[in-house]
Amino acid sequence: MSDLFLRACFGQEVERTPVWLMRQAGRYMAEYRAVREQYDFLTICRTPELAAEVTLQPVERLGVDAAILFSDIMIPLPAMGCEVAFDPGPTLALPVRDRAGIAALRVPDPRADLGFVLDAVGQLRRELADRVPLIGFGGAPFTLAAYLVEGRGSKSFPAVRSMIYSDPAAGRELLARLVEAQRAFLGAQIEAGAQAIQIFDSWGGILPRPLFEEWAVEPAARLVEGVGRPGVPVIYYVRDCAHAMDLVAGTGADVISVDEKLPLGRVAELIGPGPALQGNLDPVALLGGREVITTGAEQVLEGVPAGRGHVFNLGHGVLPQTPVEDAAFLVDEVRRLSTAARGAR
Ligand code: 1CP
Repeated sequence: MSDLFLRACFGQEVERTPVWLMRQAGRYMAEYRAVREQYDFLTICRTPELAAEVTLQPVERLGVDAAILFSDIMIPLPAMGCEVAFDPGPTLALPVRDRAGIAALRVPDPRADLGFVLDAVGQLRRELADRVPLIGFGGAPFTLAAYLVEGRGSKSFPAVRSMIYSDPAAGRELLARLVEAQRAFLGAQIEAGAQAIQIFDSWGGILPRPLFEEWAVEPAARLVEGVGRPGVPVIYYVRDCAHAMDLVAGTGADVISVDEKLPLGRVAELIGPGPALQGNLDPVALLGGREVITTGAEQVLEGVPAGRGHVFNLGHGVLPQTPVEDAAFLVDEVRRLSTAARGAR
């Protein structure tokens, strides 16, 4: 089987750099839009056949080295007692604002409450037949808390940040529940067949450095510890985290996935030896045409220190206006450039 991606996650020798793209399934693809015309987003996520179909679209169209389950970090929240609507971003009917709301949160039983996710994973493993590994995923405790308390997307999530100051004990209880719920859910994804797990901490970087360590890294470390299985890499994704990059290795993740703000050479210096790196082409570069894409891919690849595990990706998700043929061109370019670089060594 093609285990290039898994080997790179563990920093092992690879013949070229594996590549996949965050949000590689989505509205920039005509195949996805065709399914979306018939079904709403939640129906796709909750129907294993549809989730599997959409997951495979970028594997066929782009030739990426890993598949990522089509789902959303908000999918377990209704099973915890919080209904979520997508418009297209998530909105919660009843945000969790106080101790009573936190106490009412259930820790789901993954098989009973989220079986559709596990069934999609099982179906995908059969359909992929070891062509490429399948990545399962979930939200990091802090990022899920940010949405739960705010009730919707935000640039700075003031509600959860004020809870940290005004009632830290409540905040700790909320994070403890999320760690417990996500340990069970991500562990069940692995048991169902997920070969790697990505934990999205998209919003941890809004915290000042000391708070980031306590409220993002520390709960994520407890999650990583509970999810870790031999041979199944855990990837921790952070954004806007230059002020605290040296702390992210404290999660114990096998791979740190970073946004486009810092070159990977600088990221490696800040993190120190250890985890492999994933990233970090600016998603907007995919709108700049082929020369921009080639130059951008070269810069990312050349910035990785020799011998460091690297998985090529974007710094954040594929934008909806991305030309699909240029996303496919990027995947081909990473393959060509990284094969040539290894030959030259
Ligand atoms: O109408 C539609 O088609 C829904 C749009 C959409 C899609 C395609 C949403 C709503 N989520 C998704 C899929 C999704 N979300 C994947 C699919 C797998 C892939 O191909 O990569 C993944 C991994 C996610 C993860 C996710 N959801 C994150 C973490 C990564 C990131 O983008 O920072 C976050 C923060 C979310 C929340 C969310 N769900 C949807 C949107 C538009 C958002 C973010 C915007 C907001 O905060 O309002």
